[in-house]
Amino acid sequence: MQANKYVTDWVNEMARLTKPDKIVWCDGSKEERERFYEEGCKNGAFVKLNQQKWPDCYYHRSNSNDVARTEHLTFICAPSADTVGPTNNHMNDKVAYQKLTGLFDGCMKGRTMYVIPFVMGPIGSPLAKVGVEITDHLYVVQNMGIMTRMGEIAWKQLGDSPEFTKCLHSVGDCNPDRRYICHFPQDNSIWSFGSGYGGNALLGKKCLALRIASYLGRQQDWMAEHMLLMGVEAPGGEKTYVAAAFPSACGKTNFAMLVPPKKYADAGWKVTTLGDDIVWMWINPESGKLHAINPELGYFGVVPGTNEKSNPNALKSMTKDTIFTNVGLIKLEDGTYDVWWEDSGIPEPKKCTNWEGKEWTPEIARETKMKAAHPNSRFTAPMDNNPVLDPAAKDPKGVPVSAIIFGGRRSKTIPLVYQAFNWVHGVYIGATIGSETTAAATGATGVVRRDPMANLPFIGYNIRDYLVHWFQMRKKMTDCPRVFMVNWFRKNDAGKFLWPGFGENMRVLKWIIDRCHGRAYAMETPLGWQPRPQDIDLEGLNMTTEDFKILESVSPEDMKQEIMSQEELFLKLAGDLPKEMIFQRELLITRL
Ligand code: GTP
Ligand code: SPV
Ligand code: MN
Repeated sequence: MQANKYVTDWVNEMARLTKPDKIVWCDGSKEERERFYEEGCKNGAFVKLNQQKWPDCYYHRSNSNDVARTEHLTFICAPSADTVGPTNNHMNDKVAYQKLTGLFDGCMKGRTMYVIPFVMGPIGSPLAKVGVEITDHLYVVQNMGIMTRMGEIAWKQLGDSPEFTKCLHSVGDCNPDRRYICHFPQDNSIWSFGSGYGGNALLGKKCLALRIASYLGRQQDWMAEHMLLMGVEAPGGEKTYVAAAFPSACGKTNFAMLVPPKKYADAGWKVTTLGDDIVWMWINPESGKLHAINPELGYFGVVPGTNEKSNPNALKSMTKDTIFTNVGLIKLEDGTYDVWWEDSGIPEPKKCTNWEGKEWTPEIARETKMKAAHPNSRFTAPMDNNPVLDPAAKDPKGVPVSAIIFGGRRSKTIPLVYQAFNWVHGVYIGATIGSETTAAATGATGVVRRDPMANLPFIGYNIRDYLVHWFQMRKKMTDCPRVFMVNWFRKNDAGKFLWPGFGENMRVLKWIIDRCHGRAYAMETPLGWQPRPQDIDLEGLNMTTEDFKILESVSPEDMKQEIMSQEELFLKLAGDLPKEMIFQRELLITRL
């Protein structure tokens, strides 16, 4: 199969603009992949890791100014600011094309242009989308090969249609002053210049599968969300699918790969992964229920903190065919390379090269707090490596979603878990998620910001219309998922986490599953339905009934503060706020 005329015309036009020395059309084969790694090891893009220990694994260190998404340099480009809304950076589309044409002009001189055909979504799914990414960065090619269905399969899927997302990327000179991540939803196109970082450069991911897809989804009655997707099998075989939206670096990959504590595993509980970052959901016309697919084929996960205890399935996923970005690099005695990161559970090396390319030793680390791995260092691994991959992970029919869980990273105020009264209340809860910012985006960390549906940085159109879309989806379903809120991150006054988290989240998940099937008790409170200590199994945890009450406690004073801090979002939407938002807030205030 080959590219159709629409593709070749566009590629030729982009080649005239960027003026590469050479154009390589990627076919997605294994031979090609190996050849690219060989090239990348020669030109410095990759370091081959010790192949006994890390078969087919490679290391990449990015420019140290380019280690996270740059939301302030990310734009939705359209004629009017209103289509883009108050939470996105707007650039007039004509102005954006003009500005970026200047940057792309001749930027690939002396470089190779790679043309990457790819599909987001399982082949055969009516939602599957074809994209073509042009890039001058081998690192992007190899990541796209893991994260997407890349290669000739995309030409087959596209046939002679003109409908593909045009993704133009150049790492340029990686200067933050000349870095722009621009989306043109009306043109189905993305232009990204000056960054090689995942969410900025792997354009199938956040740019296509969330920003462009959310824009299309609103027009076509489906949803593109920043969510994980998991299967939960109860003893006896009952299967329930759960989608969960947590902001960046707030636990999606960990939750999606959850290992039930021994007692649960022995009883027959099984958790399987469908996706860890993005879901597309639509209403199945036969069942009237919300169905979901994961459009990706791999994981681009946070490395630090991944260890045998916290996330053994992620560790197993990265044992082969994996790219490690910005972790510590160790040169072994035989001249081969190994990797290390903080909280890996592996003893620290005597010496390594850190994410900035500087010498790191345990002594230096203790004196200067220097990290071997950047807090947002990442692994890229094929989802086929995951030992608990759900059998339906690639099923174009998708899976029915019984529960939607929202979550945030909150050291105070928000209890461990509660259930919304109904869909509309659940949408209000999701729309007002607050979460402490993390290293996944550049800027200050630990600051509470409103992150509606954990999707704030990824909504490709006006948030007003996005919230209306969420409310209206209810009317189109005959049966809708139950909606929950969780917070694994509540701390005591000494700054210690009150909840053990990770695998122990199974206890909360079981309550959620049981609620979905009408089996678990809950108490009506001002926030929603909350479990009493006896409703959640605490056996085997170092936790008393009193401790649990603290975890679930809601202080009316703190909640009033919380409602005040939602004002930031409400004011941004002033005059445009869906009335459900206002009514739900009023109801909450009266309940407090
Ligand atoms: P993105 O890939 O950025 O979208 O992140 P993510 O939502 O997949 O987050 P991930 O699972 O990678 O977790 C991010 C960080 O949160 C890691 O440092 C984890 O160790 C930590 N984390 C995840 N789950 C828990 C938990 O249940 N409790 C605590 N205390 N920390 C957690
Ligand atoms: C996130 O920041 O939410 C990520 C990493 O999942 S990236 O895809 O780079 O945006
Ligand atoms: Mn993410």
